[in-house]
Parts: sequence; C-alpha cells; structure tokens
Amino acid sequence: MTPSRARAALVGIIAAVAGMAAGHLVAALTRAEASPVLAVGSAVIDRTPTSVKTWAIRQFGTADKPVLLASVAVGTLLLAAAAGLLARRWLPAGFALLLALVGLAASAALSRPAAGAAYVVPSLVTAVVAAAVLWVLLPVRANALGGLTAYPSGMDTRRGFLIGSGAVVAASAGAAVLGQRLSESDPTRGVRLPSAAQTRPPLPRGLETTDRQITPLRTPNAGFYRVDTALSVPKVDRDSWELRIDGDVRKPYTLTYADLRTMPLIERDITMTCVSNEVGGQYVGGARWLGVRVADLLARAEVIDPDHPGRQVLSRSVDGFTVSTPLGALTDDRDALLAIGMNGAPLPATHGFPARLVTPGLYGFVGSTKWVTRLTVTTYDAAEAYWTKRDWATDAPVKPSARIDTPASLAQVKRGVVTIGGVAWAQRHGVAKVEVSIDEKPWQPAQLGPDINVDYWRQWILRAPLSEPGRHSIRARVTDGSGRVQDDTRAPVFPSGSSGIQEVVVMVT
Ligand SMILES: Nc1nc2c(c(=O)[nH]1)N[C@H]1C(S)=C(S)[C@@H](COP(=O)(O)O)O[C@H]1N2
Ligand SMILES: [Mo]
Repeated sequence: MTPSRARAALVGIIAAVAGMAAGHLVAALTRAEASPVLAVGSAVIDRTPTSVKTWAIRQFGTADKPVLLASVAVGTLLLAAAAGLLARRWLPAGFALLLALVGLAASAALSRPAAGAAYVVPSLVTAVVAAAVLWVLLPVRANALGGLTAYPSGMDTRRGFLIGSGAVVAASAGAAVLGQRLSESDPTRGVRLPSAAQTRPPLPRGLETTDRQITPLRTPNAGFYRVDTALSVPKVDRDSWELRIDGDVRKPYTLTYADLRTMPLIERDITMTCVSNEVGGQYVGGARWLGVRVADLLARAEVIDPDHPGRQVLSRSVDGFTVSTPLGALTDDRDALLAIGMNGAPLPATHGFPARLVTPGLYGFVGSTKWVTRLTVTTYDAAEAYWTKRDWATDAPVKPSARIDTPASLAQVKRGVVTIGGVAWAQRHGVAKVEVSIDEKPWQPAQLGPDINVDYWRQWILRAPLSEPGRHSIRARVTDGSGRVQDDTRAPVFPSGSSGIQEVVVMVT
C-alpha cells in the first residue's frame, strides 16, 4: 500500500529536520556558522535589501534574528513536505528536491567570508541523513518499470511508523540541543584581564540610586545591547587570532592577542550608540573599555600621507563584516580604542572577543568593529564598507538625544509630584543641559547626574507636579556642550540616525 499523502509530507519534514539537526551538530564541532540553517540565514541577511532590513529591525527589534531563522525554517519545511509528496509518486524527484535544498545550504555555507572546503561537511551530513530518513520512513521503492512499489517494511504499519519516526525525531532533538550547547561555548573562559597602565577611578554613584527606574550609569555586560549581522556569535580562538595593520603604511605588521595584552592599556568610559536606535530607543549603552589607543597602533605602522583627502581605515571582522572609519577619528585625542576588556571583564564573545574597535562619537557601524582582524589604511574611493554598500551614511556622528526612562509610555500615575528621568548623550561635546516640557509648556531644566566625560551619557531627573487628572505629555531634550539644542525635526534611522524629540504620554489618576 502506498503511504498516504499526509504521511509522505510528514516524512519529508522529518527527513529535513533530522538532516538539519545532524548538520547543526557537526557544524558545532567544527565551524558553527557552516550549519545549514545558519548559513542560509546569513546568506539571506547579506542579500536582504536595506529597506526590508530596516523594516525587520523596527518590527522585531533584537528578535529579528529568531524571526529570520524561523522564516527560513518554515520555508525549508514546506519544501521538504513537497519533497515527501513527490517521493510518494516518483522517488527520484523527491530525493532530487531534498538534495537541491541541501545544495542551496552548501553554497550558502561556501559563500561565508571565512569559508574553506570544510564548510560543505555539515551540508554533506545533512544530505546523507535526510536521504536515509526519507528512504527508511517512506516504504516505497521504484521498480524496474519506473513505477513505485510499496514494499513491506516495519514502516507500513501505523505502530512501526510511529516508533520509527518517533526515534528519528528524538535523535534529531538530541543532536540539535547538543549542537546548540557546543556552539554556545565561551571562548573567554580562563582569560584573565591584564591590568591597565592608566586606570580610572571607579564611577561615582549615579541617579539610579535615587530612582531605580533611571538607567544605571554603567550598563552591565549582560544587559548591553547587541547589534550585528552575525547569526552565530563568532567564537574566535585567542591563540590563533591576529590583527593585521596594513594598506597605505610604511611598516605593516601583525599583532597577536598575547602582544596586545603586554601593550600599555588604558581605560575609557564610552557610550556607544547604534544608528538603528529610534528616538527613545534602547540601542545605547555606557561601559568602561580597556584597550590600546588605535592612534598608537597606526603611528607604529607609519601612515603614508595621512592628510590625503578621503583617508579612511577599513576594518575587517572575522565574519567578513567591514567598517569605514575616518582616519582622523582614530588618530585625534578622543582615544579611539582597540578594546580587549569591557567593564572589568574580557570582552564577551557577543561584543567582539578577543578585540574590537570602540570609536567615541561615531555610531557603531562606522567605528566599533567587533571580532576585528584587520585595519587597512586606504581611501573612501578605494574601498567601501558593508553598510556603505547598502546605502547607509559613510561617516555618521552620533546625534545628541535625551531619553525618558520614567514614567513609561502610557503609564498610569497618581496625581501629585511625579519623578521624570532618564539618560541623555551628546558624544564629543558632552551633555550640558537636559530640559523637560510638560503639555507643551515652557522647557524647564532637569537636574543632571555625574559628569563622567564628554563621550559618556548623563543621567537626569526632574520632579514635577502633575495635579490635573487625565492625559499629559512629557518631552525631553538635550543641549550639548557647544550650546547646540537637540534637533526636533523627525528623521528615520536610515541613513544617518534618527532625530526628533521623544514624547511620553501618561494618564494621571
Ligand atoms: N563584526 C561586526 N562588528 C560590528 C557590527 C557587525 O554587524 N559586525 N555591528 C556594528 C554596529 S551596527 C554596532 S551599533 C555595534 C554594536 O556593538 P555591540 O553589539 O557590542 O553593542 O557594533 C558594530 N560592530
Ligand atoms: Mo549599529
């Protein structure tokens, strides 16, 4: 008896799941990013038009990656079900569709920037496992005349099929979980952070001690926002990692992690902001970074003709991601860092272990390359970075902005004195003033928290009476150290960062 359509489709899906789980496990043992699902996902990310990417980041926030992976998985499973249905009528066609799917994954894996021949191995495993499962669970065989014969096997009884497919599903779940565990290994384990040649005093008490709703002065590593194009966090081996400094320099050279650790390290408190941060958004954080001055690294290489128009440093990451930073921003007195430490710990894998750039005053995509492996001195004419190719701004200073942390949007508050507070940043010039306007009334100054440095955010707080029950609007704006007031014209995040003034509406009861 030929298996039913539903069963054939189900077998197609189980075959694909089993194959992907096996491939994921094998990838975890070698290179996580070569996993068929992750490879296809990454290929999709790199090829997605900017408008769709911006839309996805806005719709799904940091969940954009799970959503993408889920879409890839659903698409794959639909095609796998089709392969099962095809196999029921014409076995070779079913196998062909399944193998075509795996072929796609293999070519996606091979298109990863760091790919070598080994990147096809997980896909090969996927192909073998998926084909084997299809063969075993779908008891039809092509006969000599090209037709199909149902053949007697343990799988043509209901009980046999349930046991067989159940076993495959359980094994796949085990492989997937094990693979995930392995790929979550922590490359920073056992690393002790060297001490700084030049330390900073501990941060003073921030306003979060006055009101817990206000963002802490320092963002803990576990709570620091993460934005990157990498689907699986690159796990870089510190012993084989190298940083190459080359391009238009007289003395190109290479540094190891051990070299970096023995260089004079400095500490800097820097607030990093993502260009994708909406007004009032969460893609911003303040941390104490430990690293060497990029200016010193470049000086040692002896940059040729530093004043050449359009001088930039193209930094490259292990995952192929690239960033263009104006040479001046890396060599002036702002102390752009090649950082190896974050808040007293080795740089976490998610934030660029073993080393990343941190450039004060510029959005992350123009100065803060994670998992950095190469700094090439060149010009804007000669080389284009990842996001520049996708039409984002070439050079993008952070736009000053004030964020209201409390009260929350649409919060119900009791009438009386209300605490309004948050953080504001105006990198390179510093936060000189934060003002609040309630119900469009005149701006009134808020009290400011400790001033760490011009590149660090400042907390602010204002206690204001809200005595009329009903709907009230609260707005906040920052003025930077040069006297420039926050731009109130609304701009979307694309192409050079959002602007406008945040407004929070509360209901007073
Ligand atoms: N290798 C790599 N580095 C990267 C990115 C990336 O996608 N890949 N994203 C950049 C962007 S857009 C930002 S805002 C910062 C974010 O750094 P974080 O994830 O440590 O907060 O990293 C930058 N460095
Ligand atoms: Mo960003």
